[in-house]
Amino acid sequence: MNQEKTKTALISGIAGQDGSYLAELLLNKGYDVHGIIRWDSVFLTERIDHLYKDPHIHGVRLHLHYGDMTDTGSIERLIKEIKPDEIYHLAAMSHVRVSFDMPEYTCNTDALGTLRILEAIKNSGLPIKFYMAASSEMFGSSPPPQNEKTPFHPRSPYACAKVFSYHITRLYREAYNIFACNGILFNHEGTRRGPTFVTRKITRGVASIKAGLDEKLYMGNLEAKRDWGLTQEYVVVMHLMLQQEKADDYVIATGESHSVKEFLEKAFNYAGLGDWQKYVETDPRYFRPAEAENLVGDISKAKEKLNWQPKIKFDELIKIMIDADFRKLKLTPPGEGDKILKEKFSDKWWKVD
Ligand code: F7E
Repeated sequence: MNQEKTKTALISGIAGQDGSYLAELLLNKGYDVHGIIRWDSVFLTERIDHLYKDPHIHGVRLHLHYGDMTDTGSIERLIKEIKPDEIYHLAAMSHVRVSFDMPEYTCNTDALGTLRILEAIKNSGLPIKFYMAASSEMFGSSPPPQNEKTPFHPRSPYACAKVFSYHITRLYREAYNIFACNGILFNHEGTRRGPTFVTRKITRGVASIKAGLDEKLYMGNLEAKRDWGLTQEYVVVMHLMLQQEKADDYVIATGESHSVKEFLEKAFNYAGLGDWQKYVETDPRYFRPAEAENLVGDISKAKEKLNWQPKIKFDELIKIMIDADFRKLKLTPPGEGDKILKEKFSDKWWKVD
């Protein structure tokens, strides 16, 4: 019998929103999955706890390792020991507003971290495929819609670091023939999204107000427009990029752009709270020194070459997220979001939170 070799993947940032879903997807596909986690005195692994098994049990396929994108030695050692077939580089200080407060740390982690991994791949001499989590933030103030040919005009230290990572990935592909891809993902959200990113901040806030635990929600720039999709659909395409014949870069998005204000309006309405303006106030601390005002992706290339397009758009995403945050506070959710998940993803491979 011609049995295919089990593939091994290494995920940096496995404990993050994207890393946790990607780990679930790859385990489901039969991969051995190794993940790099940052040390802290408390466990930061809440999103992957349901996947974790005692390493002493025979046949365990998820393995966690301490490491850090600022620590070259740990990166080199892990790649040498694990010899992965594929590396998904998702680790980053990913909060755009925070990157203005910690620009040097952000660039060390998000820009040089990528270089450290690529050097380790090159020096290993192994045919490792590499996925780099680039970002729509790289487009910054370039007019929408943005695609693979749109010039970058980054508007934050985070975005500048991602532009470096994008180019160094492309360079290692061209110079050293490494199978290296940039996934230029637009905002992707869901029930595991960190609570300080705008969508989750709103859906948690709405649930909290509904439960009578809070009265107000303090926000920043309500005019900014983003292209918001569902994370589970986006990690599928990360894997897909590495299964192509040729390494390439792709914009991944929904093709719809909506303002933060529209998100607030829909979220408060769906939760049955009525006019959002009764509950929302602005606070200067959430504004950024420079902003990417309008990001919306043109996914023609991904549609054509990867045969990929998302099923979930703006309205559905809000319903899915609100239903989950209602459940977390023991409120009965309106239920449309749960229905959408059931209908559109009968082959669900992830745990519903
Ligand atoms: O902000 C505005 C804010 O922090 C979205 C990261 O995953 O996606 C994310 O970056 C918009 C911005 O995400 C608040 O000014 C208003 O215009 O949810 P966000 P982001 O900056 O777009 C990209 C693709 C990444 O790569 C990043 O890693 O919402 N906004 N009021 C606010 N944003 C926050 N966080 N909090 C507010 O109160």
